[in-house]
Amino acid sequence: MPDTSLSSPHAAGEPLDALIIGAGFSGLYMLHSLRDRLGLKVLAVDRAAGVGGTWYWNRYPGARCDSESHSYAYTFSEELWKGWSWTQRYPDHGEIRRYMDYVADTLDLRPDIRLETTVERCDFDDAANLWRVTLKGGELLSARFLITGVGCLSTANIPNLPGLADFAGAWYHTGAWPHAGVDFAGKRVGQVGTGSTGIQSAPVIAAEAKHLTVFQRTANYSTPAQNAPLAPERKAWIRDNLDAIRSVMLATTNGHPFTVTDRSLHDVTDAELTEILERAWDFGGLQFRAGFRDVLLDESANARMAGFLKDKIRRIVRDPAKAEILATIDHPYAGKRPPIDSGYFEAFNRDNVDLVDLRADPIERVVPSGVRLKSGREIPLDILVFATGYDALTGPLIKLNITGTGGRTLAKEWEAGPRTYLGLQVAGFPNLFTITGPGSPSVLCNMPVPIEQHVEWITGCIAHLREQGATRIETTPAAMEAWGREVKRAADATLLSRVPHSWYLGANVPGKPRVFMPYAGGMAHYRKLCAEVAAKGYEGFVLARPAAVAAE
Ligand code: N01
Repeated sequence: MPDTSLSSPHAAGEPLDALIIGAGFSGLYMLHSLRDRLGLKVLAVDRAAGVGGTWYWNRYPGARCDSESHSYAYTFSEELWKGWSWTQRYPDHGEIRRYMDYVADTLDLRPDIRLETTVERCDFDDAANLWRVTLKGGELLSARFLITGVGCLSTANIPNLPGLADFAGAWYHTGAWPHAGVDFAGKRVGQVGTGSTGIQSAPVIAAEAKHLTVFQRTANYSTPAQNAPLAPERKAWIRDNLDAIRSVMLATTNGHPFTVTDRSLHDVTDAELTEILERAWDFGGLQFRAGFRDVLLDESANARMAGFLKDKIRRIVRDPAKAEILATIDHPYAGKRPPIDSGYFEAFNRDNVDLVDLRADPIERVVPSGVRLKSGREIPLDILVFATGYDALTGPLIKLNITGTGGRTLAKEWEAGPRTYLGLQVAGFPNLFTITGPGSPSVLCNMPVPIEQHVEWITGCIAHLREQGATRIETTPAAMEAWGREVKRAADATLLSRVPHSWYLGANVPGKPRVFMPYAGGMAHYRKLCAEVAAKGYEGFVLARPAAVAAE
């Protein structure tokens, strides 16, 4: 007889109603929502020794959020909102971890979180209608629902450089930074990678190290963060304006707390454009692109903005050779995730910072004393820093070794790229929900916004199942096919899908299929679609009651 219960109270040893993997932004809210709103028996597990998810690991020099602090927070509880005060415009990794600790303590989540607990595999037991989850060490947990909150950028992409094993110095990936920090004093450091992470870390490393060599494969745009402490009046305004801040975030494409102006780049003269962009530069942050609606829609419009940014680099960087390498950018502005920085281009004016253009002279191999380039040039190094990003979106999910009905594995199902319905479910994997999974807006947004939306949708869905007396929900291949077409349509309507070396497409990981993974149709639009699906009785999903499950 299959176990089909979904109710409280629970005797010890009974299966959980829900097992959540991850104790970051997603896992903490999912735990609170299912436990405290629905009264379910829930456990969250995380391999880390503390809560915080991605931020538990990301402690590299300069690690700081590029969403503004007042938007990088939960908005579901006024009490939580008012009880916390950010200190800076952009919080650093330490402050974000303190915020996550504050949330875990305020909501009394810790009794239902198991840390230092690594999931090795997840198998769906069809007869019992339960997920069986094997932990490192062999312990087995069972749960009706399995919910992943494993982050989109949590599986490190470490370049497979020949000779790395023989490197006599130390090497680190920015996403798994030693908690004790790294002492760069007196050291010759090489940093590979110039994405959002590398652009944050390079100036900080340059200020500490004897010498820094930045290895650049793809030149990148960056605009200044203009980070600063928050003034008391600003803090008070944030505390008292949750509703106003949230309503802007809910209405925008990317979940940020600013609105994009309804003006085309073609509507302004060169002089007007320069004036608008100079002001935006001084204001700082991701809002730089908010002055125009067609930055990501129209190549020639984008080129005008890109031209301004390339000129800025040439003006900031005094060495013309370095400036040329940094300003020779081959993709539209914001076609890859636009970084924001604190003194990135300025760092190349320091005497102790060099730049290597890997397009002109690639790394041939790592040698014990440093790095050898194809030209034969050797660069002596004591420390190598890989700011080389992540196996984004699919990597953390595939790593969980998930097997659904009929022995199908997620790894095999996604061999040609991820297929999901709404980024929330995969056919053949009943009762598995993927918070901010591929096919949802996720990484194109200020992350807490899509996380809250997914958590609330999943909570509503499970409440609906309970009302219906159903214990199983699974999407269909047809719903996934239709959604896959919509994900592609939305990406192709922008310049995002035209950047061949973007991690949105999986292009940064050798051998990964080239499929545009996040949903580019806009967060507000996506929220509406998800609400409609729920209102239509969870269209695109099949719900089953205990009898039907038992008869299968
Ligand atoms: O990673 P990336 P990231 N040899 O993939 C290069 C978020 N984030 O960690 O462009 C040489 O963007 C690679 O080159 P290319 C944010 O969403 C948020 O910087 O692939 N180089 C690129 O230059 C961001 O987008 C915050 O040609 C190699 C770099 O390494 C995402 O995380 C802060 C290479 C990787 O850039 C990822 O950013 C930081 C190789 N074999 C990050 N492999 C917040 O503030 C890769 N590269 C919230």
